[in-house]
Amino acid sequence: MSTPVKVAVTGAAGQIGYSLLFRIASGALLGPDTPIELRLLEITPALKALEGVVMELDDCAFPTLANVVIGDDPEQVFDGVNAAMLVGAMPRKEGMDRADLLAANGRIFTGQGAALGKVAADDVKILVTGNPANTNALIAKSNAPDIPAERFNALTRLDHNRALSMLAKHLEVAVTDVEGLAIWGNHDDSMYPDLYNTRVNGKVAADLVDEAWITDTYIPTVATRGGAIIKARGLSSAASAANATIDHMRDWMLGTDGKVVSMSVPSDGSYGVEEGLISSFPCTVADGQYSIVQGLELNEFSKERIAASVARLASERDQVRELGLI
Ligand code: NAX
Repeated sequence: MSTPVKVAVTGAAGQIGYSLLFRIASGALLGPDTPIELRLLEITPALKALEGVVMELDDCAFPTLANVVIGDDPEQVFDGVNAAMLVGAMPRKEGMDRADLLAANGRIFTGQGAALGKVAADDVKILVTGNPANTNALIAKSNAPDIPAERFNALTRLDHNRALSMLAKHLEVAVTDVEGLAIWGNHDDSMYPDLYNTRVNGKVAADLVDEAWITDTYIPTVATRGGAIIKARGLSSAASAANATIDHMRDWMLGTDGKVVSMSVPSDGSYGVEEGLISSFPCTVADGQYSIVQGLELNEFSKERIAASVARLASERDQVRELGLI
């Protein structure tokens, strides 16, 4: 077998980690012929629990899992990593407002960004899942000036998968009948799934549904799906978030074969999204490089929704700038 690809996961003892690690180790990320070395970062009090997870990884005897390294020091854990999934973040606690959350998480992502800049492999790709994902990715990027900006992405693939599945169910078609669907903007309740550039068996999706269904049911249901899962399960989405994290990183590393997916990437100014903000766009990937799909026509409704979501990103960016995190 070839040299193992080093994949870092932070927050590895958390609930997303518990779904994510086993799938990566079993080959769901890079296939059955690519050996993986997992490099797992946790805070010191969670290392004991992480040791238990590693025992379980051992007990799976995955043929593709070449090695596991764990630790609480980002510089040691990120040494030579080719892919980094930054999942660990501080959850919002009672009495914390958004600014407190941005500040608490900001400290995590300044440190991890700087550590990646020092020790990661030259080809490293970094995907932030921990919330607020887009702004955490912006903080990490700003603290790693030697890593090219386009190597920092944030996760909106879970919103994408939710939007895809919900549309397919509503129209009673297979998810594979849907093409071109994408989420725009921030990973929060302002995210916008554009059905006007989505095709279902060749037809424009927005023409197949009521306009009122799009605004009053579809968009709000996709946007509040995370809350609905917490209400039903008593815990936030974990397996679906792990699955989306793998979908994004796999597509980024192996390509999408022309298929459009949603990726939060640093804006190059496309579609009027302020340059540098990490915003969700329709993207394709070839040869390990993503491209924002160009030339889409956006109607007034889409433009307004995208602008509103991008305004949230700009406001978060301004807050972390004020806090001196970027
Ligand atoms: P958990 O609280 O179960 O796990 C988080 C883990 O991160 C904990 O084990 C904690 O010890 C660890 N951690 C905290 N600070 C760390 C640091 N500085 N370095 C390394 N590890 C650290 O949360 P979980 O349910 O796994 O969710 C993780 C993150 O994903 C949260 O921020 C959550 O909000 C976010 N999500 C993002 C989604 C997305 O689509 N972008 C959807 C799912 C999820 O809500």
